[in-house]
Amino acid sequence: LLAGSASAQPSNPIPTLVTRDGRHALMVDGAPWLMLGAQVNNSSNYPAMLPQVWPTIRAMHANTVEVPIAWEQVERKEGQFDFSFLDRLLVEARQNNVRLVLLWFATWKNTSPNYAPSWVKLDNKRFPRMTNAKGETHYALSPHYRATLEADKRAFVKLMEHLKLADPQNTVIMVQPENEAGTYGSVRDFSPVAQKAFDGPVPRALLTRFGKRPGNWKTVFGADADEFFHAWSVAHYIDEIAAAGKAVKPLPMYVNAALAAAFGRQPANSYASGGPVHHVIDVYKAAAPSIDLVAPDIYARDQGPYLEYLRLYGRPDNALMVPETGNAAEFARYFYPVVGKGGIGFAPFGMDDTGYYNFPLGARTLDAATLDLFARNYRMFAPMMRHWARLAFAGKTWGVAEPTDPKAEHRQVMELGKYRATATFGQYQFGVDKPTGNPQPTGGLAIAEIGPDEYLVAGFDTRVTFALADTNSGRSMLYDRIEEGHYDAQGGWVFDRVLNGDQTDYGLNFTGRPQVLHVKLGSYKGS
Ligand code: N0T
Repeated sequence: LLAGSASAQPSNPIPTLVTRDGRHALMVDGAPWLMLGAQVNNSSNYPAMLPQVWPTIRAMHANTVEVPIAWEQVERKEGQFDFSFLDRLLVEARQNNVRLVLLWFATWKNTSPNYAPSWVKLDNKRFPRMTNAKGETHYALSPHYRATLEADKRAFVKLMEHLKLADPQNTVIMVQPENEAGTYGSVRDFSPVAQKAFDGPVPRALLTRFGKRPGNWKTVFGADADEFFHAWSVAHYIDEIAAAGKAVKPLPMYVNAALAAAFGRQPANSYASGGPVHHVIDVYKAAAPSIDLVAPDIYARDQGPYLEYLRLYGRPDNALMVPETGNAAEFARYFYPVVGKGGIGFAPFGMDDTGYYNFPLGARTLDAATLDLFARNYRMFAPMMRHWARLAFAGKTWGVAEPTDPKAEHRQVMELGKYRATATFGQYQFGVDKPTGNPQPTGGLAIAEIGPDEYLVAGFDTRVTFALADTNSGRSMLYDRIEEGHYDAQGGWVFDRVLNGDQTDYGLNFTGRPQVLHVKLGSYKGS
């Protein structure tokens, strides 16, 4: 091989999202990667802030950090580009041995154009804002104008060109064009330009996706027409930007959603209409083929809606990734259902020491105890994250979080095929007292099948018991051998001891100490 062809070497292939048999892997350096992620605060995207970022990231044992790159900071003057923050970020990320996900804050950031440069957000003749149904000017930029799209796209392409030169080692593994796109308070743009498109034909790709016959938006989609039209328009706009960026450097790209309610359907002006909310995922799939996945920003604290969002976004045609979640204590345990469902990444939001807290979405303050609930998961998973990501890609992982709903009786069941695993929360380690739940919901457990009748089990604040799934087999299960150990830096299993006696008689007790087990099951005739 010629010197200088680093990016062409098979040992350093570009990150990519791979889907096989309806399961997904984020390939980084040629192998599945589990994003033990963290997102910094919104205004931490300046060099002076980085010293207040890395201590938190190191304390968390994160392997991936999501950081904004703002259009206003890279193109403050039209046509003049400045990537000095990105350059600094790349250097410091490498020094800290983490990978990066870049968040392109541009036309839409939480739906608004606040992160667009002054020359964009103050020139609404050239870059028009939307018009609401009453004919009033709406705060959000319209997706229907070429000038806006071309300006955003040009800056994004410059960013990707810079990345191509400055990052041959692919420190940046994913890019998120825009942030929580869509619009609050108006289902769509009602300007004459938008109205004309709305009265025109529904694009073929969308008709095909939904199995519909040609017509205009109203006739084809009825009550959904306004929102689907807006979702299509926003998604198509972002897709053109993503495609242009990928033509320069084809990194995986995703969009994140400010979510609609998990259950039921609220009026579209009560959430970010046109954004990738769950009921328009198919519109995004049709409109934005260059977007690898759509991802939920989950700030719902209750387990019911949380798990529902995981179900809605984890699909054979959509890899599950949680690019933002609350950083309050009770969110840490949701790491387990995410990795159990084969999720490619998980990232609490607001993970730095700049003193900003988005309470009540996340923690009131990110104190050491709260931070450690996230850190303990990553510390335990970091050495085995490659192993885990491979098993997840093969569809052999399960995970649960401690429920708070009284109906769940502090219990969660995982169907593993031949076996059933039951996780209970808030029991003594000895005996069969009734589970009462932990003092706060901190329990979480993940299981992976690593061989015939053999499972990797890891978690905190949980007891797990295994049983044969078939209760009429005339056989009884036994724990053949339970090894406690850990994974070394190369990902190899290191045996520490065999658990038996009190440590296994009433199930396997996971406390606040990190514990990774290899559990070999067997059975005997009789019950
Ligand atoms: C998020 C973050 C940041 C249950 C909020 C969440 C981030 C953006 N927006 O701190 O601004 O950049 O993506 C919106 C949640 C809406 C309210 C949900 C109530």
